[in-house]
Amino acid sequence: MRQADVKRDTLETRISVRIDLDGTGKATLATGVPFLDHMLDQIARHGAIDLEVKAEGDVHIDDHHTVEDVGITLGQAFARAIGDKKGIRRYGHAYVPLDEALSRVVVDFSGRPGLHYFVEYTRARIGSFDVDLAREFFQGFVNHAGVTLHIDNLRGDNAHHQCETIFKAFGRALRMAAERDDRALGAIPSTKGAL
Ligand SMILES: [Mn+2]
Repeated sequence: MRQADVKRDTLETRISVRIDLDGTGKATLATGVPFLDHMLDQIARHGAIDLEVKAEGDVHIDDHHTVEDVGITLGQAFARAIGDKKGIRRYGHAYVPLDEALSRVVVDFSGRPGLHYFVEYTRARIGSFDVDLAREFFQGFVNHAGVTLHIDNLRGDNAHHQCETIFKAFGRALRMAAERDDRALGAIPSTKGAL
């Protein structure tokens, strides 16, 4: 069962994440940051991942701690659920458009945290959501999931579209990389024999 249940409490946030990598895209989300819920919903739906995320954060200050810490906790849950990575594809990629916007996301379950993030938003905010926080989310995820992640927004005029294509492509790429490869016969997909 590729599932995990992680709770993370700090003085700034209390977060719980439940994940099932072999789900159907069901999501129950209550982070206190509505735009983040909308983006997590994209990961679940397009990743075919069942996801429950609850967060109580210090959003009276701003959304920063909550968004970053949800990324961290999701990364921890992902690392636990994926386990020893035997028999998975390891690499995943996706291009996703939304009208004028187009993004590419490439992931490697390498065991080495690395984020390469190239997104120039056309606006500083999406509603009340600070677009800088998308990067904080992915940095938190990468650090704790132990993945290499390349994110490129190739074009886009609308910041909501730019951000949404990133999260959708991220979900699709995760799905591909986490999928079982029938021809791998349960082997770890590395000539080193470990990831
Ligand atoms: Mn949207």
